[in-house]
Amino acid sequence: MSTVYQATASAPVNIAVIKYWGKRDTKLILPTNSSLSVTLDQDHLRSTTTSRADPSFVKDTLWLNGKEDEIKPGGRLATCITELKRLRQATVENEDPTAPKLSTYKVHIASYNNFPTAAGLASSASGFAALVASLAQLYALPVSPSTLSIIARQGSGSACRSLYGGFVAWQEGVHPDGSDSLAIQVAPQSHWPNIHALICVVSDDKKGTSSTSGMQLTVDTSPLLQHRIKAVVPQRMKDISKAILEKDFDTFARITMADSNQFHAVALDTEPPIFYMNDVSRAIIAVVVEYNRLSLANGQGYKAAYTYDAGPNAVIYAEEKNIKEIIQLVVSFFPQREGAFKDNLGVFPPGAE
Ligand code: 2P0
Repeated sequence: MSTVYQATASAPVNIAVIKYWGKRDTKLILPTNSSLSVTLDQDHLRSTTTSRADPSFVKDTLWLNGKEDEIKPGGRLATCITELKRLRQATVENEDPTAPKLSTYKVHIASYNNFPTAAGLASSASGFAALVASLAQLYALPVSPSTLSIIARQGSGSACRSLYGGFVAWQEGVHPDGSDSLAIQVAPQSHWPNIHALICVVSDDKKGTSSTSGMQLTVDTSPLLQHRIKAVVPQRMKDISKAILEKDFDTFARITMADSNQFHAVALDTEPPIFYMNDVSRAIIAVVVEYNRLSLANGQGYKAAYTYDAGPNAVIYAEEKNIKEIIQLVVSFFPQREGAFKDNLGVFPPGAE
C-alpha cells in the first residue's frame, strides 16, 4: 500500500484593532502601515483545511466549502502553493535526499469555514492561514509561524495575522522583497484571557466595495491616509502594544475606537467616497459611547471598545465581567428577530445572550 501524504490544520478569524488599509506593493501584498489584531479564540469561527499530495493527481485543486474553486495561474492561491512547494524543496528535500519529493506532486486541498455566512465575517484571513498551515504540516516544514506568515500574507494581507493566536502585530517591514513584512505575536491569549470579542451582525449583505479595490482607491486619492501612515499609526502601534502587555483596558479601548474611526474616515476621504458603516452601525457606536461615558463618570474607566471593518458589523471588545451587561444593552436597543440576522442585529454566536 502506498503512503498517504495528508495533513489537516485550522486557523481562526482575527479582528484588527489597528487597521491595515493600503498596499505599497499590490503583488507581494506589502502594506502601507503596520497593523495589530486579536485572533478570536472561538471554535466556531475557524477555517479548517485538509491537504493531500499524491503522484497520481493531475493538477492542484481546491474545494472551498465543498465547491471547486479555480486556482488561477499567477494568482494569490497559486502563489501560496508555489511558495510552500519551494520551501519544501529548499528546507526538506535538498537537506535529506531520502525525503519524498512531495514538492513535485500535485495537491488536493479542501477548506471549510465553520461559521455561517450570516455571521457577516470575511473568511479570507482564516482561509489563507489554514491553507498555509495545512500545507506546511503536510510538507513538514521546519519553519516558524512568522516565516509562514510571509506566505499567507501573499494570499490575503490580513491572513498573516491568523497564524498566531492572541495579540498579533503585522510589521510592515522595509525590504522591497517583503522578507520582513511578517506577523509576530505581541502576547498570547493566555496573557490577557478575560478580553472577549462580541460580534454584532448588522447585515450579512456582500459589501459594495471589496477591501482589495477599496484600499487602493484610498492609497491613490486620500490625503488623510498619508497623514495616518506617517503621523498616527507608528505611535498607536507602540501605545497599544504597551497597553496589551500592561493589560491596560482603558488605553486599549481608546486606541481601538480611535483607529476604527480613522479607518472609516480615510474610507470617506477616498474619491469616490467609500461608506462601510450604516445607520445601525452608527447607532451602536452611540450606545457604546454613552455606556463608556456613564462608566467613566462613575470612575470605572472604559468598559467597551467598538471596531468596524470593511462592512457594517460591529465587534465589541470588553472584559469578561462586562460582557453580559453589554449583550443585554445591545439586545435591548436592537431587538433581534428570532433566527434572523439579515437587516437586523444579531449577536454572534446566536444564543450568547
Ligand atoms: C484589517 N481589513 O486590518 C483591515 C481592516 C479590512 C478593514 O484586512 O487585499 O482582505 O486580501 O490583502 O486582507 C481586509 O483586507 O485585503 C482587511 P487583501 P484583506 O483587518
